Amino acid sequence: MFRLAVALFALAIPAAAQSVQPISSRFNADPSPHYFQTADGGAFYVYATDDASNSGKYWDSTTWRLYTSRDMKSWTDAGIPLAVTVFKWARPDAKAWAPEAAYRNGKYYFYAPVGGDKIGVAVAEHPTGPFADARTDALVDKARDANAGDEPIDPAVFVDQGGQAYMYFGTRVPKVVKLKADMVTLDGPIQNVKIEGLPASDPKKVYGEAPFLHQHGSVYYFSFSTGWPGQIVYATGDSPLGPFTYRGVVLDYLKISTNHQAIIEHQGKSYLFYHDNLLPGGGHFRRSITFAPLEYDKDGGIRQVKPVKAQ
Ligand code: FUB
Repeated sequence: MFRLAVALFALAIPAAAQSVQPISSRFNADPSPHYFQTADGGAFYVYATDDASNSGKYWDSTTWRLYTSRDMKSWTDAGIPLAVTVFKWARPDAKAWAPEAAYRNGKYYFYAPVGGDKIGVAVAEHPTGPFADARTDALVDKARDANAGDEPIDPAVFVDQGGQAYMYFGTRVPKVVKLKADMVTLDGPIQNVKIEGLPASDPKKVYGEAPFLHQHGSVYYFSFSTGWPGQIVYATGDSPLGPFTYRGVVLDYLKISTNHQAIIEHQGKSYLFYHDNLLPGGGHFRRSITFAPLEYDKDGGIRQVKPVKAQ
């Protein structure tokens, strides 16, 4: 009985409001945050969709943007690490959507959704680039690859403790595929990610886009946006390939048509990166990246983040 009372009390505690502000005065979205150690020292690198260079009527930018910070307080706009035109197989006006980056074997890899139907991969010696095409064709191509889905976008890469790399992507049906150790070759078939236990009482609680996998302790957390607009929710499992069981909401709907999250841990603390409408003149195609601390309950559940815009 006491246990039940404690559990109910824990459920009833509202999460403390967390004050957030944009990392830049430039519009940006779809954060892919990382802490990379280079010869220059350790720093945070956030790769982003560059909303400031789109038309303002759609997500039609053709370049990605990079922001860096030593302390997560002061952020530097590091410019354009990659443009669609680097991929000679892509139309030069193809859309540059939610990016991802990864480090392995002394190199930095940039996973770049191009035009809504392909994912390219580029490689660099330093996280700021310059990134060059790591292949001569797309890593994932809807027209070429079985089970690539209707819209192979939003790549997210996870490397497990055994060194196996996985790439998640896709809208409406989440996909996962293993990557070879070279990080630029698919290793086996593209599979659907199974999410079990989504509450039938809420028809909006479905997979939309923005898949992301992270590990906390021995548990694998699969988070995603439920759609347009999207809540950020999560499910857990005991394998990076799933299946995953729905657990709850990480971030509620915001007043914006999309959302896209990433979760990182650094020096024992966890952070949720996402985007919102935080800057004057902002909106659905003029978004702003921000982040907030993320905490876990004793049972491994993620406490819902409740951000409040800093004044
Ligand atoms: O930025 C364009 C698209 O909006 C991304 O690919 C999605 O994740 C959504 O945030």
